[in-house]
Amino acid sequence: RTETDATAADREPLFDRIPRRDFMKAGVAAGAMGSFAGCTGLLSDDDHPSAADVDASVAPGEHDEYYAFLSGGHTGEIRVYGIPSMRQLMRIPVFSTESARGYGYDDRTSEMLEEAGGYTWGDTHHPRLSQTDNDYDGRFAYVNDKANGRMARIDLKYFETDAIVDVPNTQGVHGACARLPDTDLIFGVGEFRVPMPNDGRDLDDPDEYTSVLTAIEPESFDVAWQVLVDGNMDNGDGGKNGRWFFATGYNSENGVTESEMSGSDTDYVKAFDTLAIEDAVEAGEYEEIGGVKVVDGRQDSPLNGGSDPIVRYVDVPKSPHGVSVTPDGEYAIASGKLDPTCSVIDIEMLGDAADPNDAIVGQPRVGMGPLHTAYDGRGHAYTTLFIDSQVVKWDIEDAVEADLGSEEPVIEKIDVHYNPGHLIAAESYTADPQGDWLVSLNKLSKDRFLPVGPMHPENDQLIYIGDDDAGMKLVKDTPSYAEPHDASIVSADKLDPATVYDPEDYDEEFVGPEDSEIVREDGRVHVKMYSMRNEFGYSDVTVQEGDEVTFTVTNIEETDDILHSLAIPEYDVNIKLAPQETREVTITADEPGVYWMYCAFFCSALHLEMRSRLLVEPA
Ligand code: CUK
Ligand code: CUA
Repeated sequence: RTETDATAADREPLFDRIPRRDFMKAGVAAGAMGSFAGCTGLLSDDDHPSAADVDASVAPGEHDEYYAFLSGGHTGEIRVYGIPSMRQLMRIPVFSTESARGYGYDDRTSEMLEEAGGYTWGDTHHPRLSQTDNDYDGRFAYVNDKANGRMARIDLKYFETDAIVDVPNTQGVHGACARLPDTDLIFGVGEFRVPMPNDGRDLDDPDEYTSVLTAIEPESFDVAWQVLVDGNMDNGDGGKNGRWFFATGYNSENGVTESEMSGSDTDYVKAFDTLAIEDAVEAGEYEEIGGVKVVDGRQDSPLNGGSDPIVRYVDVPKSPHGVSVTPDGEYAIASGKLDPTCSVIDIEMLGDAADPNDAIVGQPRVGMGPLHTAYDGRGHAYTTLFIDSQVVKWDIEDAVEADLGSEEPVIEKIDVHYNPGHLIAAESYTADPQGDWLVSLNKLSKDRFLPVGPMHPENDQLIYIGDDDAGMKLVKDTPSYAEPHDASIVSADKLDPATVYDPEDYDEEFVGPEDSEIVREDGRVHVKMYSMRNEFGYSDVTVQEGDEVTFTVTNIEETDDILHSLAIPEYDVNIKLAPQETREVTITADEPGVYWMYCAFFCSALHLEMRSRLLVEPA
């Protein structure tokens, strides 16, 4: 038997053991992926289909219809899933180092992390994608770091983090979103209130603590300006027409303990008039703090005194959490968290009304612990109910017509397992949601999976929402590692990732076979070498104890999916080299001896032999 035969034969029985048919018990034919064709026709009104009727399978070798970008919470990464298969396709390290991708191990990425504060981890919550004309343009993703007050940009050509900004004057950047329709600013929402500047002053004087909204230039990724506000902030979302940005805030009480923070019956949605803010910056009405132009958006600020306040404070019950703008741009909907309602804010009225509270045009009673709301593009809102462990579907226009506090707009509820945080529908953050798939990102999985010790996986559940008559259908459980918060789902055809690198796109010098050289100068050694199946450009490299050694290594392969790495034992090095990629890494050769430099990606049948020796001569 050839090796290939053996592999296939070995796999067959395993394949049979996988309970793949569980989702297809009713025998629905594979059909078009993600379609629900035929099901409605088969059903009477009171005979709703079970999960088994919705085909979310993606056959071996077939591609998913959507990419989902999920935050990884305190792993500091982004994860890429296929929808509807829920297969995890890739992980993109952002704020934490990651050895498989050599992220934080080569000079470029380790310097980027160092310049962004030098922290070893982050807490990603809100991955949002760049848009043009309120539609995904496939260029970038942006994500916050709640832990260290940073924002990052991920280049979707290479699915790699390419910029991080350590935002001054803030601690805990939570909500994140671009200014729409064309992503001409990126917003980071400051959550934790701290003295400003946080240099030891006002330590125990919480009334002096503040938080800021930060606007970041998308290209340079520098901070453009900040707005100081009363109270803290939480989540955020942008209006569709380039003017408004909305942030929820709990703790209007300015408390520092849980009971202090949740005392008041209302807190705020802060509606930032970003055009008015830019005018204020332009007019010099800012104070420079920590190198940033900071505009005062607090309620008693002169900039909020006139008829055209830069920040409108809308009273919303109670410790609201998520806020998201409807696809048509008409409403911002805030979820009450400690109140069983969502508040529907009419965005146009907000600009005109003398009292911002007059812009609250609906307040449906949706259930206990509403956290986040997503849209299907057919006029429905889907809100997670953390306490009830449900997703509730409700009608937005009905909510505007009904009395405040009415349950009438509620269409249906579905149990999820358990305690959902965010939920996200396909392209829900654009002007044109696809309305077929919804993912509920549940914080607890409890009994849903094989036990794996005291730390449980989370449970990301796929729900079909494409048939309003049949109702929401739970289709899949997906265990996930701690801890996704938000996600963005984008049609696969809107992304066009590269499969090999373009050397024009990075600064490191491409090293082909002719360019191999070892340059020695004053205790510095520069090793320029290529890598390919199954060798490095040098089979050994000799340096002196104490030398500072920089390796510039190019993977000269042009074939998709043939990666190499340069791993150096005991020197804590592993750099990833995708086809046509060059990376540099610098070490100090402070331990004499023989070190087998090797390739960590299984690249060919002679992968194990793809090695080179680093010989460090004693001084
Ligand atoms: S937050 Cu985590 S569940 Cu950071 Cu958007 Cu609501
Ligand atoms: Cu190159 Cu393994």
